[in-house]
Formats: sequence, C-alpha cells, structure tokens
Amino acid sequence: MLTVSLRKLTLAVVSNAVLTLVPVHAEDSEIQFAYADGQFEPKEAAAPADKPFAIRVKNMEAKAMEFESKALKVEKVVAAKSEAVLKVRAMKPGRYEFYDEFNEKARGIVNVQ
Ligand SMILES: [Cu+2]
Repeated sequence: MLTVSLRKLTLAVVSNAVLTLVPVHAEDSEIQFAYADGQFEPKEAAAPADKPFAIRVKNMEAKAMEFESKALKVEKVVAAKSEAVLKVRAMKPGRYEFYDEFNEKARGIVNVQ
C-alpha cells in the first residue's frame, strides 16, 4: 500500500533528521605523559584553563603505577604496560603537581593556562 510506504519513508526521513541534529561533541583537549624508568616524560605539559581536559597516562613499566594529583583531584592506578585516561574538571590557571603514589619521587606539573 502506498500509505504504508509513505509512512516508512517519513520515519526514515525523521530518524535521519534526528541523527543529524545530535550535536557533535567537541573533544576535550588531552595531554599525555609517559611513565618509564620511574619518571614522567615530559615532566610538564600545558592544559587550557576553565574547561575540562583529559590526561592520558601511558605506563611503559612492567609494574603498576598510580597517577595521583590532589591539586587536580584525580587519581588512577595504571596497570603495567597499559594506559589510562583521567578526566579533569575545569581548573583555574596555575601549576598543579602530580606524582606516582607508588614512587613519590616521580613528579610532574600540569600547567593550566
Ligand atoms: Cu592514591
């Protein structure tokens, strides 16, 4: 029946329109630190102020580490030879320290600016 086909067609058009209208979510900016030989590389990276961002931590070592920053209010255990992404809320400009909680000599800075 023609009416049925038209209805199907209408539904198809409507669902396409809905898909098109879903806003494209802008990616949060992401900074990265590798962890190897008991140190972060780089030791400092810049992130944008007043908007959320992400920190990707790549643990190259054969044992787990814990990325921790009380100043940024994040912490996460990163298993050996793996990586993790930590979401950071919008921060004011400043220098925020982080460290490996399992090896507190390993330290770095996120420079929010
Ligand atoms: Cu901790």
